[in-house]
Amino acid sequence: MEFLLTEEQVMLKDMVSKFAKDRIAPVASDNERNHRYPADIIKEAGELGLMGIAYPTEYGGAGMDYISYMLAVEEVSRWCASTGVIISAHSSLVCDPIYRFGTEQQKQKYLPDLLSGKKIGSFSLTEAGAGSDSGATKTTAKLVGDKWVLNGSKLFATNGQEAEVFVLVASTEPGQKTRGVSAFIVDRETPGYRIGKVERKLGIRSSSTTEIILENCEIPKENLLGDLNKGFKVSMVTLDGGRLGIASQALGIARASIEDSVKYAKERQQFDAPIANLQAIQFMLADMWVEYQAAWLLTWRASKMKDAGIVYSQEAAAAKLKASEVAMFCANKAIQIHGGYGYTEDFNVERYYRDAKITEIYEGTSEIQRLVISRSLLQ
Ligand code: COS
Repeated sequence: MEFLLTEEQVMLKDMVSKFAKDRIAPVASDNERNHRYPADIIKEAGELGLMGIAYPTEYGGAGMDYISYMLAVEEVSRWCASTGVIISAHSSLVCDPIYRFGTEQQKQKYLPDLLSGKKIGSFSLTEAGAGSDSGATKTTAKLVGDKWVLNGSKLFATNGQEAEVFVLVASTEPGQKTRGVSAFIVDRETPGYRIGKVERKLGIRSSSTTEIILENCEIPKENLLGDLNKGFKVSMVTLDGGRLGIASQALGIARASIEDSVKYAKERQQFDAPIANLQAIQFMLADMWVEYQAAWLLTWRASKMKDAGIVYSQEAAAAKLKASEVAMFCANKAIQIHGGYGYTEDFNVERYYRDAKITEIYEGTSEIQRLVISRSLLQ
């Protein structure tokens, strides 16, 4: 696909690929299986500019485009999907809304530390009763004097344990659902703010997923992000970009499944020959490759539209839907090709399978992506 990329994008891809092979690959499985956050790797990623790829240099970003971001998340996720989502949630869900909706003062205050990776960001939309129906937010924000007072709890916050800056959504006009929520920036040290349950998950275990509890948490009036009662749109626009990050993560998992399967099929001997000689294996590999290519092109197309400033919600949903289903398909076939060994921790494909599943769920389930796509078709 390199003919679709600029010279600068190819250079970035090569640089991230080398970093991921040298630094991430050797520790990825051990970290993931032991629920260990890759702090050193994230620090290095920050030094390489990977925590702020698609944001202007004036705020400390790398000044590149969203295609470059897509390529970087895929390269990282090829070796470690946990590291991929740490970068993606930080960039797409925190840096992006602050850059897009923040006041100049908010950008100056938060972006330099976030884009350089000195501080990690986390985004909280979901609640116990507000998952796919994200407008059903029960957490409240009330203006008292010159402070917003937040009360409630949020769920499934990626990077919740490590983050120092949180973007979250709370109801400012209870009963108004999507037209009565607003977005806020909250600093970790704010009194009344604490991390609740830390989830034990099927996969992506190197990235933390936490509950966030807000008890009379007072933040300055100026920490409202975007306009009052327009927080639902802030989240939807943010999730459009986030879905490209998850599509890219899923592409990385799919590619890992293909590359590991090709290697194994050439090495594994059965019936006095490598299993790669068997048409059953060859056809599985062919199907995996075709699906990956299709998902890559959809993700590239939606990223290109984002870079061009064209509305791309439907295309982002399509990219995320396809790439996540392709990641599951490829990881499933990879285990099949590896046979009994694929089901063990001696090979990485069991990790790919566990990691792939979440891409069909977070930042909008596959059903929500189908809803977004069909609504666009029918409007
Ligand atoms: N960009 C900009 N605005 C958008 C938008 C988008 N992608 N999607 C919706 N909106 C706007 C609508 O235009 C509407 O605006 P008005 O109030 O001016 O009419 C408003 O947001 C409400 O939209 P809608 O009526 O479509 O809201 P619904 O409650 O029907 O919800 C879905 C729409 C289901 C698509 C939305 O809730 C969703 O994406 N849910 C999944 C959330 C999710 O991904 N959660 C995982 C979080 S992981 S961090």
